[in-house]
Amino acid sequence: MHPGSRQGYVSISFVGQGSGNYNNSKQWRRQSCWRKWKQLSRLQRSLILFTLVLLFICGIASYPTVTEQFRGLTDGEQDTDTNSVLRPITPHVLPEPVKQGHPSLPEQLSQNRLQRNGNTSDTAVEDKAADNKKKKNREEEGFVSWRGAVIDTDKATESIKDGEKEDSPAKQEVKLSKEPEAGWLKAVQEAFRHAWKGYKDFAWGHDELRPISKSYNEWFGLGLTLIDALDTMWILGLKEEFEEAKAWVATELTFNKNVDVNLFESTIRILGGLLSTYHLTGDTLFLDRAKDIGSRLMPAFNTPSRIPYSDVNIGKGTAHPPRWTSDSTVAEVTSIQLEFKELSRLTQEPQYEAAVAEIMNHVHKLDGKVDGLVPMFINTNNGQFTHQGIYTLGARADSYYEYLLKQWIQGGKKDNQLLEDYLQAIEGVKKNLLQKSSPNGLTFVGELSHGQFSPKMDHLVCFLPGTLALGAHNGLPADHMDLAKQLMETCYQMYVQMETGLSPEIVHFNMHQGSTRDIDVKLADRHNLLRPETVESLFYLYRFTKDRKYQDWGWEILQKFNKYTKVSSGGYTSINNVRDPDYPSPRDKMESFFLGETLKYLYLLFSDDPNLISLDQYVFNTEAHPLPIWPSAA
Ligand code: DMJ
Repeated sequence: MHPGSRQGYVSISFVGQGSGNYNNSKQWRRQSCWRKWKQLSRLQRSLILFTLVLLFICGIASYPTVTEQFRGLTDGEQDTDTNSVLRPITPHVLPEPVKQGHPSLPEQLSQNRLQRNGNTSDTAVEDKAADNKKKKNREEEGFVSWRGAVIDTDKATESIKDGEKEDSPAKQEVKLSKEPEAGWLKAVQEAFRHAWKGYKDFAWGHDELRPISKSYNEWFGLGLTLIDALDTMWILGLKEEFEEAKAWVATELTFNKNVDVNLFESTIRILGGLLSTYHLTGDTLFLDRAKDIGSRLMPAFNTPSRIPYSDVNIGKGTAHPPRWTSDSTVAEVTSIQLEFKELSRLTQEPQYEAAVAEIMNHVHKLDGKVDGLVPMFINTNNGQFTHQGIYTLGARADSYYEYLLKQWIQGGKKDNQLLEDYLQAIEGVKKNLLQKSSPNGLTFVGELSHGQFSPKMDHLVCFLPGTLALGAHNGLPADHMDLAKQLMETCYQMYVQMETGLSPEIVHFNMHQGSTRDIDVKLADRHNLLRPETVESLFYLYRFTKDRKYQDWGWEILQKFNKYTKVSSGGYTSINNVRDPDYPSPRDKMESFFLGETLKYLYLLFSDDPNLISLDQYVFNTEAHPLPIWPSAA
């Protein structure tokens, strides 16, 4: 049975009537339609006419929306399932989607549309939209060069060769990109509020938000995100949010709990966060809590070598290494010094500083370094480096280098041992780890693996441009600033060269002549955890150079976070695949450092007030908590 012949249905059929050939089919169709039309009742005809007129009027009225949606279709379509992905409706060949949800709720879809035009809700930012729209159009016509400038495709080869020229497209892009500061600051506040909403609604008082499943992770059970975010709220001027978090600290937070915590993580996030909030607010509530957690962490230092264990039970007062080893991580034991030293200064109790200074003195004398570069592990029994052979500025070693410089600054640039170790290490980086990629000559920091150079660079290494710039600002060699600028460019390229505009966790640089692209990403390294290191360095570079391009780069990154990681019901999620803009695949976790660091550094980057956490008065710990440079030292 032809579906159209069912009783009660009106069917107008154009095919299969059999009597006409191709030549007279038009005429036949006209007659057939007319015959069918005449067979309809007056009511049926009126209904059809009414519907057609209505459709016509609606079509005219919604014309701009319709066209807009057509443009939007290439980016994705919202699924009715609230936890579903932005699925492309263009016929792309895609990997099978993982069905665990995605930030593609209605708000996200409209957000994506707005952001495609560089837009958010406030008027000041809308001004930016016009420029970004133009830029987007230019991107569609040409492509983004390795310098981040948009280059006319026809002139690409010439432009890349001339990349350093004053009148190159890259330079012009920088000069043209002065933006209203207020709109960008407001955009960061909005991002924070959105993240905070998710945390408040689904994870209040817990460690980490799981924004897709609208639940939480417990790591230490100490309200990690809330504490990590305290000083960010203060700096961003989010008074209401700050007060509700403070009330939780006053009434709910207790460290008298039978839980194992990681010494390093709880020092940089909790102790660091409480100390900096105390300094910013002057409220002794935070100092009291800092003393409490600081004293509870001390059992970690009771080891044969005085190199602390990784884990402490803050309720029982016991400490231990991980189950499978008696080693600790070098970065972890050498990146708790700023916080414990400050605790001693504030409490006038020397044991905190003594414990962490002893580690630095010990590591200073240890054998096993290569030109000032340290291995990744150290044994808590004999105090020796272990698993020697890999030298990296990435995971497990990174903040050792950062804290050499920052301890020197914190103490008033008096401790020559710290300075010597830092300067030697930077020379070690230059000699052993620095290379240029092919074809575009990006300067990058690789790794030394059992005597062999490996062109692998963690996103974590992107703290280095900022640290180098901070050193140069404090009187260290000017070539540190040159290197900082080169590495900053590379870290930015780790974002713009990805399809989502977000950096993966780890990249590999090509060094062979004839390579067609500078950066490769292995399948397992394609995730983005909302990490701060690149925007952190952008903040330092902008503070010291005032070059607006660093703000522009930060703005681009914020927009990409909003586009690919924002979850409409609240919060942001880390993602699995920065190379698939159609399906970045959410990991359902918002790390506490997104609020503690990433958004804070973005806000400070967009601020033109050098006194908003002056870098001559404060030194940031490795979790972005500002601690004072000691007054006697100034
Ligand atoms: C943070 O906890 C700190 O910045 C640490 O130094 C490195 N890892 C995360 C952010 O990536």
